[in-house]
Order: sequence, then structure tokens, then C-alpha cells
Amino acid sequence: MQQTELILPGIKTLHDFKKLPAEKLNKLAEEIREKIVSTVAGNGGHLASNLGVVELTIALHRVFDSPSDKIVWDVGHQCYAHKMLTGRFSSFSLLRKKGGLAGFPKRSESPHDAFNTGHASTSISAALGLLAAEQILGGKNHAIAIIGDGALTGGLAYEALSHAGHLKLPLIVILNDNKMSISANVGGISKYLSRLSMKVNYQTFRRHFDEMTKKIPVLGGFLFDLVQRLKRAVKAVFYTDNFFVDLGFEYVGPIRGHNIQALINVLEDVKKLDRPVVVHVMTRKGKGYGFAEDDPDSYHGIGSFSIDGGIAANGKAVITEKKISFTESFSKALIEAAKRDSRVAAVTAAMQTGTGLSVFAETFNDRFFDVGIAEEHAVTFAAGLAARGLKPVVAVYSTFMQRTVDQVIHDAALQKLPVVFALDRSGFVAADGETHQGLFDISLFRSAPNTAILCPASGTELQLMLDWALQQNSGPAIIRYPKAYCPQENTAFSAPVETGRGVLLSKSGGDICLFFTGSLYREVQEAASILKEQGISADLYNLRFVKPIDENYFVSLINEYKLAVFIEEGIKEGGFGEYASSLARQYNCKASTIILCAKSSFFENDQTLGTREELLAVNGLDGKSIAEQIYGIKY
Ligand SMILES: Cc1ncc(C[n+]2csc(CCOP(=O)(O)OP(=O)(O)O)c2C)c(N)n1
Repeated sequence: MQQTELILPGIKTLHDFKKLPAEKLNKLAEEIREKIVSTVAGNGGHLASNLGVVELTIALHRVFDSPSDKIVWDVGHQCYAHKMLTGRFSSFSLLRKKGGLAGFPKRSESPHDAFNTGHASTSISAALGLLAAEQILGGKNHAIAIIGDGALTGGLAYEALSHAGHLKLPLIVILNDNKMSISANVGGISKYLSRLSMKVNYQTFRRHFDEMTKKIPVLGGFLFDLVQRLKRAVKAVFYTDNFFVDLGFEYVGPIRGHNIQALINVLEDVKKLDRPVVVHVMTRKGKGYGFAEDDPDSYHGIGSFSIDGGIAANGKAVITEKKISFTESFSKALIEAAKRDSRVAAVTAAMQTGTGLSVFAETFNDRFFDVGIAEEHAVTFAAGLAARGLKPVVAVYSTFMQRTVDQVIHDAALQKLPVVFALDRSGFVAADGETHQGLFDISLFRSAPNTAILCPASGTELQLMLDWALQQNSGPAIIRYPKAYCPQENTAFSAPVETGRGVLLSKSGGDICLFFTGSLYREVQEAASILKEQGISADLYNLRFVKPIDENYFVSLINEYKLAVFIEEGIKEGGFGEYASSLARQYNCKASTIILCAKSSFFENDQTLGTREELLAVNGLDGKSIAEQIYGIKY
């Protein structure tokens, strides 16, 4: 049998797609799905969310004219079909690879990516800004925000909805409702959307009814007008509880999200509106790939997997190697702490699985809180728990913690409330690109008074630090660790935690000491052995604390060396190295100092993709680069 020709490789530009006959669109959707599955199976990436919006993406690009019309994808983890249709199919195989395509929209990658995204709940604000500018500049182009029901749990989305209702500009907000955040969506808004989606047949009925009444001879026009008037009255009944209408939006939906023609019809209609509108679209996360449909949580963001066997086929390798990640170490340590002390509670902002809280949630359900994608709320809520005597632990990725600076300072630190922050994915984050790097937390939070920052080098050390943090009563404590496997234990990691002090791992009598943040233990170890081969002995000092620092102790330690190298997995500005160098100057230490750290600027496109090892190397923080940088120094 002759194989039918593939459509997707022929789409070199958006124009090629626009010319495609309508009857080919369903086949195109199938091909896009296959390409998404095969690429993510090889490269890792966001699977379930992308599979859910294939038809919606096709409909959007049929109706609107990107890049003149601005399409803004919230979070941006569902932009794969969009990338393929806008001229990036041929480079799609390099998705998330060094030198390849980003997994999120990037303005520098294509004019069709109207706004960079990666963190949730920003799309409505950004699209509204784009539209307001368009109006001021006298243009007539559209702006469309596509936001998931999960991202709609974030407060920024409501600030934007409120403002859009006030401005009355014809902003189009597509609510992509699949009832899932990464895990099942939570909260009152989620329940509210479920109630709205019960009315899934109502819109279809309305459309048919309008058309039928118009067709009735003689009476039709009169009847249609009457019905329109009635409908306005009826609408009040149907929509009194519609939050979006009350805010000043038209509301269309809920619409089934996998019927391309139906989506096109609705989008053509809303395109003509002169006021803001919410189009509520129901989609299925993971659509078209059985494993992902059945378990969208596990197939949200994943590493490589077998197309036929799914992720289960990969899991075994990890178990036989007996590696344990920092996330798993945290998970175990927290459960032990919660067993000992009934005041220990855990808080997550929609990242239960990623931050390792699933077992905690099952075991201590009454002390577990998933607040939705609402990091600011998570912090202040936890501060409330602490103010009443509980011991809350907020587990959050470093990059998403960036939005909580004020809550940490104003609600936790200022009141000396003992909230513990378990900052996962601190430092370099593989493959997700520049929006997901955890390189700012030291700088952002070092300036907050009463706040401790600790960096474990191993699983044991993480557990000791968590126990230490839970005993504190004078302010927040941040424990930051990378997305990586823990190194082999070293007896020094089990030394009791002494506030403000680290641990010397080796004492050679040499002139150099490498003072490092825990996550770089492997790298400094390798650097030390390379230097040793060249006849240079360097001691290793595991800082443990970035803050507070026992300054007298630290200065006396620096004074034992001729060269102090401060090595941290974070940026220079406001970082530990800057502080330690100025301390050394202040105390007239004889030792020369240098700082090795992440490049301060957002690094170039292709340099944020790739593995953790590649990112370390690009930033001069792999063992070999560290040794090379020290080798040439005169002190
Ligand atoms: C501020 C922030 N917190 C957490 C995340 C991690 N995250 C990525 S996608 C996602 C769920 C988004 O759910 P939804 O908006 O419904 O989109 P879906 O994946 O269901 O398509 C979360 C929590 C993020 N990107 N940004």
C-alpha cells in the first residue's frame, strides 16, 4: 500500500500552513502529535500539556495572523505545536538541546513568540500590555492570552483580569481547562471552573437556537430580536454566577477543545468583538498518547522515555544504580521530622511531586497544603502557620521563589517567623532554559535580615540542616540544593551543624583553600585532585552556611592561606563571594581572594539548554575549569 505523504515537513513557514486545505488539518494534528511524542521521548520535555493543545494551536493560527496578532502562551510549556507551525519544524529534533530550540517561547528565537514565558500566570498581563500598546500606536491587531486552569490559580492572573475588565480593550483570553495543574488542580477556582464546564452543551444549543429562529419565515426576524432580548434576561439567570462576566468580560464556552472546525468557528466570532472576552475551552491533557492521558501528572515534564513502554521502562535503571537525589533526601528527612514533631507542616505551590512531597501528603494529610500556583500566598500562609506555633516547611523551586521576595522580607523575616524554605532546583537547571535557572536565590535573599541560607553537600547534610532549621525560632531558613544526585557520603558531612560555620574537609598545609557551596562538592573535589597532580595542594572548606557567618572564625580561617577561592553556584552580584571578599578586605586578611561563580548575565540562548554538566562547564564551574582558573593565579 502506498504511504500517504506527510504534511508537516512541507510546512516551512506559517504561510505554508495557512494555505493548507481545511480537510488536511486533522491529519496534520496527528502528525504534530507523533512528532511531539517522538521528540520528547528522545530529548525529554513537557509532554502532556503539549499534546492537549494541538487542535487549539491549529485553530489559533488559522484564525489569527501571527506575528502581527500577538499570541502569548502562559507558562509556555505547551508551545511545541506553535513552534512547528511557525517555521521551526526542521529544528524541532534539537528541542532543549545545547544549540537547539528552547522548550518555551522566546522572542529572540522567532517573531512568532510574542512574549517570553516560563513562570506561570503572566500571560494575561503581557497580552494586555501588548494590546494597550497596539491601541496607542494606532494598530488593529489582536492579542490573545492562552492560560491553563492551573495558571489561573496564580494571583497575577486576577490582577490582570481586573485591569482588563476596566480597560475594556478587546483582549482575548483563552482558558485552556484540562482540570489539571501538574497534579490535579486544587482550590475554589478549580471547583468553580468545573461548575461552569457542566454547561458544556449550552453554547452549542444557543448557536443552533439562534440559527433556527432566524430561519423561521416572516416571524423569524421578529422572533430572533425577541429571543435576543429574552436571552439578555436569560443570560442574567445563566450568568449571575459567572465571575468573568462580572469582571467585564464576555464569556464564551465551555467549548470542546479537540474539534478544530468548532474552535475555528468560535475564534472567528470572538475576533469580531470590541470588548474583552474569555473563551473557555475544555481539553484533555496528554491527548492521543495513552500513557499520558492515563497519568498526565507523571507525563507533565519528563526525561527521555520509551514510546512503547512509557516512563516505566526507564525507571528500573535508576533503582538498580541506587542513586538518591537531593529531592528524595529532603522528602525522607521531612517525613522523619514530621514523625517526631506534630507541629511540622508542609506547603507546596502546585509542585507536590517535583518537590518530593507526595509521601508526606499521603502520610500527614492534615498537615499538608497544596495552595495552587501561588508562591506568594504559600509564603505568607506559612508565616501565618508559624505565627501560631507550627513549623512550616515550604518546598519550592528556586526559580519560582523569585516572586516571593516581599513575602519573605515583610511577612516572615521582619516578624522573625521560623518558616523553613526547601529550595529545590537551586543552581543550574538542565534543559529548561533561562527562565528556570536557580541562580538568583542567594543574591535575592542574602539581603533579608534574620534569614539563614544553607547549602547541603549531601543527603545527610541536608537532613542535619533541616533538623537545625526546624529548631530555630528567630526567622526564616532557606536550604538550597540542586536537581542532582547526592554524592557519596563523607564523614565530615555528618558533623553537627554549628550556626555560621562550615566544615574543613581536608588539611594539607598548602597555601590554597577552596570555600564552596555544597552543590559543587564533586566539582571542587575534582579540581583539587587535578591541582594535586600539578603539585599544588588545595584544601576544601564546605561552607554549609551562606548566612549567617561566624565572621571571626571565618576570617581566622582565611588568614591561614595565601589564596582563598570562593566558589558558588549562583551569580556574583550580591552573592557569597562578594561578601566574603569584602570581609577579607575589611579585616586586612593577607590572603588574595578570587570568586568563581555563574555568569551574571542571562546567558546566551543555546547556553542555558543542555545538561547540568554542560551548564557547569559553560560557566567555568566544572572540576577542570576550576583547576585551570586557579592554576594561573599569582598570589
Ligand atoms: C510561578 C510558577 N510556579 C510553578 C510552575 C511550575 N509549573 C509549570 S506548568 C504547571 C502547571 C500549569 O497548569 P496549567 O496552567 O493548567 O497548564 P497545563 O499544564 O494543565 O496545560 C506548573 C505548576 C511555573 N511554571 N511557574
